Parts: sequence; structure tokens; C-alpha cells
Amino acid sequence: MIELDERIITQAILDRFYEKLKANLDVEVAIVGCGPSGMVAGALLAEAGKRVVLFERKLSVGGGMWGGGMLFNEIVVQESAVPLLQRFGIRYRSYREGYYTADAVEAVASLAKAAVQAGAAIFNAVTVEDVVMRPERIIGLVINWTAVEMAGLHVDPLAIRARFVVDATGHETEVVKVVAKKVPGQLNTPSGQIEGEKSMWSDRAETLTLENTREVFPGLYVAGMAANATFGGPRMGAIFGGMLLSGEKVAQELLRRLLEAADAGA
Ligand code: 48F
Repeated sequence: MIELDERIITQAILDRFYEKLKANLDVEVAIVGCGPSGMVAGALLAEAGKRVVLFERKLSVGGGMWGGGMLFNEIVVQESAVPLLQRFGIRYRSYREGYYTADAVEAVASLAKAAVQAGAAIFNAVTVEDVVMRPERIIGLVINWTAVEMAGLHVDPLAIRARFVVDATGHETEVVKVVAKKVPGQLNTPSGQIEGEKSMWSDRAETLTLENTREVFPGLYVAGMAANATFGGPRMGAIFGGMLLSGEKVAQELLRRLLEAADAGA
């Protein structure tokens, strides 16, 4: 047995982290937010062989899914999203016709494992504070340590490039908000601005989440609750099928866009 050396432990962490960060400075898709929609999108894009990176402000991934509904850590999923539970090995039980339940912790852990093992890099405790624009298209993200943001330190951020960015920041729609401020009135929404989230209506919200999962500005897609908040859909409460399906939809859409770009030799 070798004697463990603290310097080598430190060196190993630094080397491996910088390796990971440097490998993700120029990616095909950058996803902001590791809630259910972001992690499904990241896992599916990585499984399809795309270079994809996810940034999560908090130390833990999972967003609003850990706590199920009001901290009762079970999630409800409707029939249409059951194939995604199966795909990611999340065990579920039928509750009654059309309603399924799963353990919230198992759901978060399974999605995170799927994304990372498929090759997506997740950077937790990193906040996306701005976008890189040229000027008619989003071409990257501006990132900083969440700890810097929390401490209110005046420290310049760093930036990465991405062919496409996904705002999966949930109710806050943080990336879209930044873009809306820079180019007022130019979002691909009815008003050109963020339409804002409406009151709870689970059934309608779940359908609209999918419709609203789309490109809101050149190079920028919205997924999950950010899609409804951007395009004016209602909130849905503690049902998560729409989030999972939204992640799947944005992944499929981006695979199509990346293929088109490759065909066009871009
Ligand atoms: O809110 P969140 O879970 O997003 P989602 O995928 O799912 C929504 C549901 O959890 C629930 C619901 C439906 O059932 O209404 O709320 O739409 O996860 C969003 C993640 O984004 C992170 C945030 O910490 C959370 O984990 N996030 C937000 N802003 C930033 C960010 C930012 N600027 N940079 C990095 N991460």
C-alpha cells in the first residue's frame, strides 16, 4: 500500500477538473439548469454523441424534483412520460389509470447518472450570469462561481462557446431574462418579451410545456418550466411528465438542427 500524499490528492483534483473544464469550452449544446428537463435533454444529447455541458447554480442537481410536492418526495408522472422513466431506469408504480408515481430521489439520481455516464459534463455550483451574442445570435454563456455571486464579490466571469443554448432554469427563466433585456422586443414570443407564467392548471400546462419548448431567440431554446414562463403557459404543480418530455423534445429538436448545420457544412 502506498502512503497517501495530500499534494497528489490536490494535484489529481486540479488536473482532472481543468481537463473537464477545458474539454467543454466549445460545445454543441450548453444547458443552463440541472432540473428534470435540463438533465433529460443533457442525457439524450450525450447519448446521441453530442458534446454537451450543463451548468447548475446549486451544489446539488435536481432542481425542483427532490421535494416532489410540498416536500413529500414522490413525483407523479402521466402515461405519456412513462417510456422516459423506463429509458432512464427509474422504477415507478401505477397509482390509478393515467397516473404513475416514482421516488423523487431515485428520479434525480437516475437522470444525473444517465447524463454524466453518457458523456455530458455537469458543472455544479456554477451560475450562468450572461450570454455571449454576435449580435443576432446567442453563441455562448458567461459563467461564474455561485460562491462569487453569493458573496457579492466583484470578480469577472469566464465564458464558453456553444452552438445552441438551452434555458432550463425553471420558473426564473434566467437566460431568457438576460436576452430580453439586451434586445427588447425581439424574442420569438407573441409580445416579443417574456409572456410570464400563468396560474396553476396541470392538464393544460403539461400540454403547453411541449408546445412551448422551442427556440425563443436565434441559438437559444427554452425547456421545462422556463418554456411555459417564457411563452405564457400555466404552471402545473407537482407533476413531472411534461418536464421530462420537454427535455426529450428539446434534445430531438437540437439533434435535428445540428444535423442540418452539419449537412450545410456549417
Ligand atoms: O426548476 P427546475 O427543476 O427546472 P425544470 O426542469 O423543472 C421544473 C420542476 O422542477 C417544477 C415544476 C414542474 O413540475 O414546476 O418546478 O423546468 O430546475 C432549474 C434549475 O436551474 C438552476 C436552478 O438552481 C435549478 O436547479 N438555475 C437557475 N438559474 C440558473 C441555474 C443560472 N443562472 N445558472 C445556473 N443554474
